[in-house]
Amino acid sequence: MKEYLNLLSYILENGRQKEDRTNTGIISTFGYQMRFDLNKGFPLVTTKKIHLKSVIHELLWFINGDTNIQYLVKNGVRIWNDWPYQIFKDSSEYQGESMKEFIDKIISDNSFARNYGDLGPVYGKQWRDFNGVDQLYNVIDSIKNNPNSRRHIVTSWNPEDIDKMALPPCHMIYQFYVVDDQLSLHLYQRSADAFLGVPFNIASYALLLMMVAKITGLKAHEFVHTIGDAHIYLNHVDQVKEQISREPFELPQMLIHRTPSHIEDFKYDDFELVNYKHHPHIKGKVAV
Ligand code: DHF
Ligand code: TMP
Repeated sequence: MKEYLNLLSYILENGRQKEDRTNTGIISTFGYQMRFDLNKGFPLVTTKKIHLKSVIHELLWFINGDTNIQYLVKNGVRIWNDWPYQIFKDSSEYQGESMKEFIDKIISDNSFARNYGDLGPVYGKQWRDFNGVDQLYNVIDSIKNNPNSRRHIVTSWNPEDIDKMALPPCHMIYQFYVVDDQLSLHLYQRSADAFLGVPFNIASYALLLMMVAKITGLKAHEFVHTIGDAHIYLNHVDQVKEQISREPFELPQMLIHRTPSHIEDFKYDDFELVNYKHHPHIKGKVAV
């Protein structure tokens, strides 16, 4: 995973300090590309521990067209909690509930979850129902039946819906590519939190590529990751320097034990990560 450490070093060396929406401040560069050959192992960052369980559940949640955090929190995934909580705090129903009380209510009260757990028409909605179009179904169909097509595209950037989303999509468009029996995926991410978000994004799209390869009977080859605004938040700089000083381990392998007929039939237990050697976790605050 030198690729990832190179991104962090590149931003520190070439970035410009800027203000940002969250008032945290960032060091930012524009335009960066990484490539990960999945034959060399599963690209999970090893220079800090990554909570892969969150990555897998989030991806299954996207694939199932879900946009409500109730599924995530029921499965112990906290990564999307801050945004609905912020919306709840700004509402008239808010009576000083803590984050924990808010999440307990999302889990136990379905009608509360419907009102306050939804992020709006974000990734899952757009992948499966972009103005009525099931883009994920269509792209899998076109990979199978017209592999040479240059139109294997899924986009989450639905301009009509942006205003209704808790956060406009960051990983916003991806394309598949087939040559011989090899399948590749290229992601465009408009905005990337290099310390917190990017390790998740790399693992998530590498896993999506492996899943679509299974379903279409192809071999997963390369994940290409292109970023627009690649940034490090100012309150992550110390953590990033610590991480850059660490020596990466060999990559783990991801095993997928079952090939269902449909992409939405994958289950959490179908995935097994083996040989994940990693350095200790490094904490960082997420900018909301
Ligand atoms: N906003 C910002 N400012 N940065 C993000 O990376 C981000 N990512 C989002 C939504 N909004 C965002 C969705 N993905 C974490 C990781 C990914 C993610 C959101 C949050 C995160 O906090 N990771 C911590 C804790 C991991 C855990 O609880 O499982 C980490 O140390 O990796
Ligand atoms: P923005 O909408 O103002 O660009 O803020 C979104 C922030 O979240 C930005 O720092 C990028 C980060 N982010 C990721 O890096 N990866 C993700 O998957 C998501 C959802 C957000």
